Amino acid sequence: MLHLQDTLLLDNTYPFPQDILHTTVDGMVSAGTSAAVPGDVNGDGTVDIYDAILLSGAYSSNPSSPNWNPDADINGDQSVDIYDAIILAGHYGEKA
Ligand SMILES: [Ca+2]
Ligand SMILES: [Ca+2]
Repeated sequence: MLHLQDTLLLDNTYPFPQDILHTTVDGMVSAGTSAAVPGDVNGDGTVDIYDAILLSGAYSSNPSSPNWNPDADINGDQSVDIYDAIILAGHYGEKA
């Protein structure tokens, strides 16, 4: 898992690359289990009923809940709620 706290972007200007001003938004990246398609909770490359089942099992949870599933927190706001369900529904049937 990678927490982004600060990033440095440089352009390719030779011989003195210039810093590209940008804003870093702290988020989390999970290598290997990251969903290529938003809503692919189980990471199998397809957004389908199994992802909806996982999301519903974690519904209305937060990181301190016993049923918390970080993969079901699609928008990464530390809560599994209707907004995550909306994202899943919007990508339903999509494949990576
Ligand atoms: Ca899936
Ligand atoms: Ca969420």
